Amino acid sequence: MAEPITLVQHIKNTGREHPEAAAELSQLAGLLGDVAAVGKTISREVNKAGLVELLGLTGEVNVQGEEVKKLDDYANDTIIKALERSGHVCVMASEEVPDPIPVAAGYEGPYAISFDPLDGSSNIDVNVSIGTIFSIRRKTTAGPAGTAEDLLQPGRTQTCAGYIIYGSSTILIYTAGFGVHGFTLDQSIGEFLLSHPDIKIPAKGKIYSANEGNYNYWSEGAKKYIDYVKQVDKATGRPYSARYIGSLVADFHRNLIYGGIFLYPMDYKDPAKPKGKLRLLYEASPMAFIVEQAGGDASTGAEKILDIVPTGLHQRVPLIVGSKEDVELAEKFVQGKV
Ligand code: P6P
Repeated sequence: MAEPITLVQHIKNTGREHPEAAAELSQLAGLLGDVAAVGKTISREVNKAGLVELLGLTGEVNVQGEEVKKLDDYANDTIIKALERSGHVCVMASEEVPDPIPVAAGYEGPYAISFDPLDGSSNIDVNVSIGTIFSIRRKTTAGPAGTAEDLLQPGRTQTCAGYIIYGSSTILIYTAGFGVHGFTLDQSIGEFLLSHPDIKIPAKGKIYSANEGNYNYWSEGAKKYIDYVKQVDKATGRPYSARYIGSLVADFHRNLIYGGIFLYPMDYKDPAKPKGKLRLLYEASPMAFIVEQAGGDASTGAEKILDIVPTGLHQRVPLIVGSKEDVELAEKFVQGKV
């Protein structure tokens, strides 16, 4: 049986295979090690959430005398506390915090990190898989302190992106631009061990993921695409199977492994103010980096996710992501070319 490879070992091995990136990867290993440690902590809390929730019913304090926090607040606090004095980051953006989060003077590091501490947390009460999503880029502004400018960079400038999915097992997926790799948490030793080396998403899938309850708010093109995948045509593998969990990390991860397409199209409920739901900086952009590294594609329907220049920390975009052939066809439908 092959020797188990930890996350940090894997990153350092990548540095040996790509000497030109060795210094960057060695610095990144420090930050990713801290992210993995946070993932272990959140995994432990997520796994006992129901119990805590039950105990928490006695009021604000649970049986251990700890304050009962909502899980996503807990995850957010845990990540910020772990990174603010790590010496790896100069500024942070969190789905839970309106403004950029500075780090203490003297503790600044070379990276700007954006994260969704617990994506899909509304599902925790029904025991559906949820996850932490992160996006890391190198600081580009002068001086030690990070700024919003260090965060508001196009997705193509990401140094690293990944997610931790808290499901039947806890799996960390990351890319640093040298492929996509997955690590499963071995609870018995508290280590993430390489379990999914060099993940490649199938060029074409047989699964589509969309909340069809919103069908009537979509553009004609988006509707036509969903109608298309449901038609019977054996030559093109249709109808596709519908799978929708309602937790981006879980829907994305399934499609990454099996192939398929996830769509959260533009919502025209108010035709004067069409809007996306998913956030660019810490949902769409990291998933786009991962899927492109795995051979897939990610688009708003009009443009590639990784090309968008962000205008705000919590900017929302439509997201069509997954197997390359499926995403490219969906783009044609949305653009009215089919
Ligand atoms: P809807 C969870 O709230 C989330 O941000 C993503 O994880 C998920 O893909 C999406 O929203 C689900 O949205 O409108 O289908 O419930």
